[in-house]
Amino acid sequence: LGDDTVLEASRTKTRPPPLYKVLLLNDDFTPMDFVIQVLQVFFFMDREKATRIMLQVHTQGRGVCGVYAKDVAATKVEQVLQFARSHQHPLQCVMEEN
Ligand code: NFA
Repeated sequence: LGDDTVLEASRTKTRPPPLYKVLLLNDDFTPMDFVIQVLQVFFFMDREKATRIMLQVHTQGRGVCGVYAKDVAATKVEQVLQFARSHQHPLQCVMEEN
């Protein structure tokens, strides 16, 4: 009786939705100042944090800008890619399930 309740709960309960990392990828052409601007505008970082993350991407090849629900992460990626394209920079931005 009490066991049924436990089984029902385990069958019925859903997992929390996964979170997604949004990452910037390094390239040889996008200006450092443009990447800092992206991190400030789209990820609400102050200039110091934006500079730190930009340098991490520059030296390690990639860096995490933030962690979001799926739809928010997808919107961030699209916004960054459109902004980069509109300035003719090849900056790449991707999302990755956590
Ligand atoms: N590697 C780029 C440069 O030397 C700077 C950069 C950093 C690009 C982070 C993309 C991401 N101008």
